[in-house]
Amino acid sequence: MNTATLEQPITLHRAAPKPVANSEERWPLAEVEALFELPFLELMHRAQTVHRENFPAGDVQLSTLLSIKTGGCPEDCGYCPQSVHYDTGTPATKMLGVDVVVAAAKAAQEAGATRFCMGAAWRSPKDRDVDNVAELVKAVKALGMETCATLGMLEDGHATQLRDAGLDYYNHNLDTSPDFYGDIIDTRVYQDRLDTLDRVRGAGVKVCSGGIVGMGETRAQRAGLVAQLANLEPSYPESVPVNNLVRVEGTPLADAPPLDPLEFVRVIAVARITMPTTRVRLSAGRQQMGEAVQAMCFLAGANSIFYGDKLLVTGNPDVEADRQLLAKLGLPTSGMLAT
Ligand code: SAM
Ligand code: DTB
Ligand code: SF4
Repeated sequence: MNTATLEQPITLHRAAPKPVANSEERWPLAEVEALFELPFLELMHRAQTVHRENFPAGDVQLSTLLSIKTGGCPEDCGYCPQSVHYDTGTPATKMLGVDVVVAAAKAAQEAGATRFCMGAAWRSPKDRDVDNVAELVKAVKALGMETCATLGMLEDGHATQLRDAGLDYYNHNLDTSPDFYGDIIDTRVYQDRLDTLDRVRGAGVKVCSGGIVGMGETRAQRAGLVAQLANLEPSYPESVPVNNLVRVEGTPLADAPPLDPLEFVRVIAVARITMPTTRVRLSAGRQQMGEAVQAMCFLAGANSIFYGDKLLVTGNPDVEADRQLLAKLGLPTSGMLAT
């Protein structure tokens, strides 16, 4: 037990995202590491306290994913079934048309999702790709859903074009800590990701950025990821997906040792404490997680899930199972709450 940490309690509640001067960090790495070292129940109590100060009890937001362009990606992200560098049996497809995407979005909306996230296996979209995605965004937005896209690195002008089409969120994950990043990806650098997030923010599109744990990183590196997100300028992301690695046959991380489930719960809790008003999304890996661990994640401050039978190419708990889980836990979804 880290008694030194207990004797000097860390400030519990931080106000909503606020700009900080360049030299000032909202959450120095040492403070984030100290949160990870807290006794489990103390950490859970702090996280739940911060959560209840910032959100209605039990509110869970539902996002549905659709892969609008699958496979054949030139990047070498070591976790990803869609990289052309690994033989994972994921065929490369062309981009889906508007009708197919709108039908999927309508079905998601009818099932209770409020946000529709379109993912493409690109390093970065070409101008023509952005034109096509803008059409999809417009059509999904017209249904009355929140829109999100994850298309890789964006160039100047892409984010504004997507914003003008009605894009609410752009997902681009930092994925891991800067010092572990090079062990996972060779084809682009951390700063590329930060630059894309700057362009997204600069265009006035809300930032969705998180990462993956369970890739063989150390606890200090998990803290490093959370610290990067929590200290983003001018503010932390509005939405933070926390993925537990889905180990895919054929990828370099297929045999990564599974993360202790309680350590995964700690990541959620630390994300909640350091980013009080963000949507912390319990993301990939739920199918392998079991109900009890998911319930602990909600208690630790997760208040969003990917909802739908599939993530991008791998499985997710089916809609009926999630409905039963949410009902069992008495968790209302955002769609059920008057906001
Ligand atoms: N190509 C775009 C990019 O990399 O930004 C968008 C799609 S990419 C699949 C979106 C995110 O999915 C990645 O950043 C990563 O965090 C997550 N992801 C991919 N494969 C995963 C896996 N096997 N387990 C957990 N998360 C994964
Ligand atoms: C995110 O952080 N996780 C989602 C979404 N953003 C795009 C993707 C998870 C992908 C899991 C592996 C797959 O199905 O490709
Ligand atoms: Fe490509 Fe994205 Fe997969 Fe990396 S995570 S290989 S960029 S699809």
